[in-house]
Amino acid sequence: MAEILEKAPLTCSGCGLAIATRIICRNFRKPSILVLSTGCLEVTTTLYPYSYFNCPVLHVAFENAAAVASGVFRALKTQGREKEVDVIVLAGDGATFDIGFQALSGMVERGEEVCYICLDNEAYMNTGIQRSGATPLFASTTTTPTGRMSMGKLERKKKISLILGMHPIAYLATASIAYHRDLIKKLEKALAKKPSFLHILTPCPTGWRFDPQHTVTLSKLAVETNYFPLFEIEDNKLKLNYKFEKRNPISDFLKLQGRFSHLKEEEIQKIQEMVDEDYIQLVQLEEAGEVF
Ligand SMILES: Cc1ncc(C[n+]2csc(CCOP(=O)(O)OP(=O)(O)O)c2C)c(N)n1
Ligand SMILES: [Mg+2]
Repeated sequence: MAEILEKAPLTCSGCGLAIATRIICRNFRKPSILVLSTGCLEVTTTLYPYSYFNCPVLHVAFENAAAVASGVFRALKTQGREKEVDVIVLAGDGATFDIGFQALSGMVERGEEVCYICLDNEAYMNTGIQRSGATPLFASTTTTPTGRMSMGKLERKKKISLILGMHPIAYLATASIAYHRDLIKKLEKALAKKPSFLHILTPCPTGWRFDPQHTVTLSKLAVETNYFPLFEIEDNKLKLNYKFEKRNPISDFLKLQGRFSHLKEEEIQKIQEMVDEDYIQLVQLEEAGEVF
């Protein structure tokens, strides 16, 4: 069921978030109600007369998409219509990792049957590339600028999917626009088993400073370097979907992006170690059999 009008959203060229949204909306399975937190997606899809969606859309504040979606689900339930309609949140990383996290945690903990999709471009892009809890170590942003005294962001990216995996969630997955079939399969599961969380990495040419032709290449490299491994948590078990006998070096992913162009061998090595450690943690969680 396609819930989009045949128009392009007003995003920058090569916008990963626009590609993800197109794939998602083309694969809705029932009438759907969308809840959008403010961010790049909302400002580029709702400007009259260039509306992008063909279904009811609620534009809410930055922080409360999960709370509003919970209310929409409860209202449908009161009417006995909760199985007829999917309630879906589309939100940025700032809205998800930071300002809306409290509402999202509560939504999952209460078991509200909502599918929450995070389109992660790793910064507050809509307001001018400020760092968020999703911005990776050493990335240059307007609030973590680089210079003689600064290497960019000094903190690591929050492990949002593992944090939510420690909640009583029915289905959770990481997904990539470069792994199109995998993304659609995961979306189907996320719509069937709720509360659910889908975490999609959406490269941003403007904020990451790369040539717009590389959006899908970077999405693919993120997975193949283990920077953004694809996994699912279902029935309290974690499963890695793709395991590479030999992962690509992280420099393949970093070197295409201006936000990392200040890095020297030492910092690249540090990121490589971090990526390898994080991957081992996922393998261990998979082997452990139970996530929490
Ligand atoms: C309470 C509040 N603080 C700040 C803002 C300003 N604001 C609007 S969108 C946005 C950034 C959104 O970032 P993200 O959720 O990552 O989405 P993106 O634009 O990157 O897709 C900010 C800071 C706001 N609308 N409300
Ligand atoms: Mg963002």
